Amino acid sequence: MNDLFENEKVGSRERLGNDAFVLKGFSLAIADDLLATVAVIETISPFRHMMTPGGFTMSVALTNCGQLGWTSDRRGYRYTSVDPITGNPWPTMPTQFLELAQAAANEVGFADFIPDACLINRYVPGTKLSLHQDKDEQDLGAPIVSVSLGIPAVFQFGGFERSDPKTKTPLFHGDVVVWGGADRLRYHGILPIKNNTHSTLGEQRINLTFRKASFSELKS
Ligand code: MD6
Ligand code: FE
Repeated sequence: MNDLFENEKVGSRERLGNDAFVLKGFSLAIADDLLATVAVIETISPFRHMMTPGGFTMSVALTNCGQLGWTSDRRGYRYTSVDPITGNPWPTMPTQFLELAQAAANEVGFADFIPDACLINRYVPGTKLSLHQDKDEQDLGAPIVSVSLGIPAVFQFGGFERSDPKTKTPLFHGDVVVWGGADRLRYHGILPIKNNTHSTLGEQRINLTFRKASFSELKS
C-alpha cells in the first residue's frame, strides 16, 4: 500500500522552504532498531498525555530521551532534566539516535548539530497536533530533525503568522524532516491521523523530534 508506493521516493528530497527539507526514507534502514529502542525508553519514562497551559489534554502521547525533555502543564511549556512522572532523569539519548539526527542535519547543510533533547510523540488514528511554533528552545540557530515512523501523517507547514497559508505534505515511515535557519519559527502541525495499519507498528505513528534546547557553549 502506501509504503510500497512511497518506496519509489526513498533517497530523494522534497523542499518545504529555504531551510526546510523532507529526506524521503532517510531512516528506513534503521527503523526497526529505532522502534526497538523506543520500546526500551518507554519502560523507563512511559508515554503520557500532558495538559496544555490552557487546560486541554493533548491527544498526542509523549515521552522524551536526552539531557532535557519537553513538558507541558498548567504552568506552561518548558524543558526539564527530570521526568515529572518518575522523578528520575529522562532516559539517555542512544548514540544511534544522535548519529541519525546529526547525519540528517548534515545532509542539508547544518553541520555539527548536537541535540540534547529528543521528544517522542505517539499518534493513533484521530490524533492531531494543532498548529504551533517550536520556540521553547534557547538556541534557535540549531535546526530541528523530525523522524516519522509507522502509519502516515499529513504535515502542515505555514508561515510566521498562524493565519498564513499552509502547504500539506504527507510523511511516511522512515521520512525525516529537517528544518532550521530562516524557516525555524514557521507554524506547523499534524492533521488528524487517518485510519491505517503499519506492518510493524500497527495503528500507530511514532515521531522522534530532535532539538538543541539549551545553549551548551558560547558562540563566537
Ligand atoms: C510530528 N512534528 O511530526 C510533529 N516540529 O509529529 C513537529 O511538531 C515538528 O516535525 C518541528 C519540526 C519538525 C516537526
Ligand atoms: Fe513542532
